[in-house]
Amino acid sequence: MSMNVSKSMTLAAVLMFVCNAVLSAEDSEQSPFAVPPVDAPRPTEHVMGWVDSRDVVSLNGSWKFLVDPMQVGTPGSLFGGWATTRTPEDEYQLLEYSYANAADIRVPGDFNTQFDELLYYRDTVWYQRRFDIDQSKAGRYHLWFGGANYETTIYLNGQAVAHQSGGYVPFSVDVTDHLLFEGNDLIVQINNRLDADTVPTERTDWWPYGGLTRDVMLIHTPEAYIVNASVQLDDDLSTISGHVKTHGMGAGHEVEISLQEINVRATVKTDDAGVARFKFDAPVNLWSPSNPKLYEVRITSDADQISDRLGFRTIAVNGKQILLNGEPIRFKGISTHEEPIGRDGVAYSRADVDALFGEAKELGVNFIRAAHYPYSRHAAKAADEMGLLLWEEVPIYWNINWENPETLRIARDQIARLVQRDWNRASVVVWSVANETTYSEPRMAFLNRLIQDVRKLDDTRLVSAALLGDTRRELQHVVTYLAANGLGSDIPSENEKLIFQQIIKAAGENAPKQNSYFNLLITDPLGELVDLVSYNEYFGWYYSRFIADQTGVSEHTIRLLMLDLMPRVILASAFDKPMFISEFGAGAKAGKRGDGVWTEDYQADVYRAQFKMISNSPQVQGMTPWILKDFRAMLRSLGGVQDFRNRKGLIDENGRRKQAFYVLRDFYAGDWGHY
Ligand code: GCB
Repeated sequence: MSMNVSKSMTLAAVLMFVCNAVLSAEDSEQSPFAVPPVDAPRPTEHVMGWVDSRDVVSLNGSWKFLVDPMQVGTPGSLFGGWATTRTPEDEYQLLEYSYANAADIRVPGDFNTQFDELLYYRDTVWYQRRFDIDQSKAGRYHLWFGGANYETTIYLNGQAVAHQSGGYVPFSVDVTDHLLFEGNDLIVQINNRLDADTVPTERTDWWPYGGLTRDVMLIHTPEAYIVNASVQLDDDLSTISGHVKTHGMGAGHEVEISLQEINVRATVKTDDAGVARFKFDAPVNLWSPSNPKLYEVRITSDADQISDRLGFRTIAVNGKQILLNGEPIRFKGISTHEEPIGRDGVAYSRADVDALFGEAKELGVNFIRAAHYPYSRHAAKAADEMGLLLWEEVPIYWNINWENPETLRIARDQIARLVQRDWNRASVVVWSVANETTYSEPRMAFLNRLIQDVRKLDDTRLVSAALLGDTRRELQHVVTYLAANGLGSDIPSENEKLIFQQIIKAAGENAPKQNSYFNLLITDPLGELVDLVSYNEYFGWYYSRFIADQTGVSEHTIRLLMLDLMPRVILASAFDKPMFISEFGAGAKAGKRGDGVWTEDYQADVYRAQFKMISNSPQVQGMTPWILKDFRAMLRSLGGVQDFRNRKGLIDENGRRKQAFYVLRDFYAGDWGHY
């Protein structure tokens, strides 16, 4: 019997091979070596929320793992078929893969840092595990992934059940009709290669950690169930409103929302779309960084029940001010990446986030910029409990292909999933749609679309994007100020002063006076579309190098003059909105002291000069210096200093604090912070 099977398979393969070889002469797409695309449905568009209160089986733990740099395992490819777990029937059956003999890998977690040889790997891998289900339960089963990076196909018992492009955000698929009671064969194919059309593109200043980076669960629900619910505090600070999205309930179904602690409940009915809208009085104690009060909120229907611990607050802008619960607030923040302290790889657990955000709190911050992509769901939950305001972001970073409709689709999917996951987190006050994108009409249209999507899903939070200034124009102006100041200073050499004289002469009547103030105005038209005008600037770090290259004056001179000039720079925007410095920073190798770049001392000097600049700039209502911790980055290769890490952290990868950590802590403890 087994001989027959293997014979007929061999025959089929040979036939296929011959057939493809003939076709390939005319049509290269039919090459026997082509990797055919897999046809699988997209995950459900409505994100399943409140997952931690549901009936779940964790599929975290040890999985089997295969590396497939040539993508030969893809079903339909000549060598393919890794989408099912097979073992040879006898010694004659040729199978060129084996999950039984594969490596073990921990889920959640990236694969790059679990195997030394995969640190720089960017291609296909396969994960496999088996699981059983409880036979006694009727209802629906959903496979839920907290995030998988980047392109993911899920195979269950040999069927491709879902395909998701884009990492970092949750997705789920109803697999009830594909399940067996015992020995379900779950295989996940993931490719973390990025290109010009992906979100982000291939070039980022962070590690593109691949794999099943987040929790995986099997969620059981009743046949008719609650999908998600949004619960927000209204501007009057005493009314709660929102909606509950259900599946399979139809119209007229009763849903109850309750906050037992204050004895408040409301019963509403679903409409034709299975959505129940509510609005009720709720005398809540407001959530804020100094009072991170959370309430147990319960939503029940006759069939289903979900619950979560939620805080209630409002966030708004009024002219150039930011208002939390109607009161002015400054965002005293720090930027982070999603990497744990003292361990390599992605931060995936609540404990990782607690340690990272705990260290941020030591700085005296009330705000965190979770750059540059959605973190695990644990992050916003931790922030809720710790009293930290949060900026959440999608990886629309640098050079996105604005004109590709598929790129836009992925970006819209990312932000919609992020918003639907975290729209009940009091900590989350800013949705950021982009980082450092340069002006063009297609960029404006793309980001406008995202901003409209966000506002439609959640109009209770601020929208922002980290902008770039008009760097070329700004630097030209800065050069004239440096020249004017340089002429009156003993820092430059006589030759350098001659260069400065020429610069001043060329500027003519526009030449600034010595010691005058320099106004830097952000005019990017995207500022019109956002609530918070955020700006990344690198005074004291990159700009000096560019100016030195441009003028022929030594970088040493420019750096010293720049630190002198910064206290006389005023940052502002052309919009009547609050401004936020979403990045500034300088690189330093922990422990390196003395003069010059890469020292802790120079980094601390840049911070001090930045604080003078920011204190002079009344429109600036918050900041998140770049960055809490040194992080892995393929762009950063300098041996002995960077070693493939961006060194702008206030602590190094093991948690060692640099001088600038204390400089920032003191600043936040001072007048600016006590606004
Ligand atoms: C930036 C980017 C950030 C980089 C940082 C740097 O402007 O937004 O992703 O890591 O600069 O260190 O250059």
